[in-house]
Amino acid sequence: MKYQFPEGFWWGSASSAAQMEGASQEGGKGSNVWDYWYTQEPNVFYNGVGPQTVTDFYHRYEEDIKLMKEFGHNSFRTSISWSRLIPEGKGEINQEAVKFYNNVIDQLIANEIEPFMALFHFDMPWEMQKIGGFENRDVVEAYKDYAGACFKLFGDRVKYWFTFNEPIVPVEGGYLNQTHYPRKQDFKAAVQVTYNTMIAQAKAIEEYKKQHQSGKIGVILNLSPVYPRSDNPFDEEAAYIADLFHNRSFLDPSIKGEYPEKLIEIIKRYNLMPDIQPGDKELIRQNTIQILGVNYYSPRRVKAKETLPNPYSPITPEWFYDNYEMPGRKMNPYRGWEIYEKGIYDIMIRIRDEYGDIERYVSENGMGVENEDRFIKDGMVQDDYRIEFVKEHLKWLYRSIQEGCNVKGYHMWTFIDNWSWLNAFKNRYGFISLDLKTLKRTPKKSAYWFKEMTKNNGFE
Ligand code: BGP
Repeated sequence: MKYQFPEGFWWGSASSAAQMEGASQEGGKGSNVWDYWYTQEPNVFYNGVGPQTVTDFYHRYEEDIKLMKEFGHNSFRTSISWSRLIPEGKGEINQEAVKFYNNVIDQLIANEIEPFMALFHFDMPWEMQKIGGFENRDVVEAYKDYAGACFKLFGDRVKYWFTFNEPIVPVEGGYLNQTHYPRKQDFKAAVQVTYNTMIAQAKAIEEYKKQHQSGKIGVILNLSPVYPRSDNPFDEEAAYIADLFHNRSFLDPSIKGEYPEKLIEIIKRYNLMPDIQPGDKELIRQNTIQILGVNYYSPRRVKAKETLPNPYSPITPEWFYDNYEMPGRKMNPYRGWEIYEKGIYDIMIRIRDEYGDIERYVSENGMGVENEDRFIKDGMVQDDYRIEFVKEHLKWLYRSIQEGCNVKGYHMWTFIDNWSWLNAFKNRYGFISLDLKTLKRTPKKSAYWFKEMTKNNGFE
């Protein structure tokens, strides 16, 4: 095998509670921000499709987990829904949810599929958002209690925990560009939420250690290498700042236990400092992560600002750089994201060199494509483009491992075409296609490729 991965490599796919479970009003679940938003403005969602049913994993998990097994998974990454487990966000635990997650975890283990579990994947309970979400320190405490409950209930079997998936996304979406609730445009609130999310993480890790749990705990970050347009010092400075905001704002406190000085300096200069409580600094310093999930889809390319920002416009990270559309770059036209496979290698090497080579996994990487039905032949979506996408990324990942990177697994986004926030089912990402009317699952060509590849633990 030309690309032979290390023994014991974790292979599988990833999804999240809100995107796959469905049964959003069943089993005693409380509402989260997506359920709420959908009742307010269903038309904001692509084709008016909301989070109620999605892939119906809540009722079909047995069948789905068997399919995972059949298609080569030895691990699966998903999340627990906070509003399912604790409908009001704090207080009473929903026993139906405990039963559901116990069943899912037991079923995964019975099929020799290791559960990788995130505690939060964009789905703030509505009752918690009503009081300010992570702008409010009471919600940080509620999150810590929720995390503690999860460790107690499921920590005997779940050994890989993640505090958050892509914590920067609800910050950008919710407080800068209005694609997540609460749809504000307020950089100061964005900074406060970023900061409080890290406090919530540190408290969850502290709780995990207090309980003497035997697994590992970390965070999943969407890390995009930032490339400057040129080596002109102004472009390089722009890339440095974009990297500070988009990567290091979570990477540094999570792994190094402190914020980059330059980031603090900018935040201070623009009067954006969050409220900090006594003991916070030490809390973050003492409770760093043990494992890191890396979500990678595309790089970020930037250039120095061409015009000065309007000093009266609300401040955003884009005050400091312009995005750069490199001529000739390869695009995924459906999602509008650049495809640059080497980016995955560049991230892994950087973490090796600058972040102590922490144990890590690719926790998302994938290709969303519209109208995949047009590729059906012989009853199956012939998604050679997806096989190509995964393979090319795996080649670079393999190379990073050859060069010493501590990479232990790869989770493709996603298993069954799942629901995707505002885009609903517009772009399909799965190994398995989902018929939205009948909910029938049909493997795509890529599922068979993945099955064969994982059987060999590599490919030619
Ligand atoms: C990541 C999220 C996922 C998933 C994926 C694909 O940022 O963690 O939840 O949705 O991106 O993006 P999208 O669904 O927006 O096309």
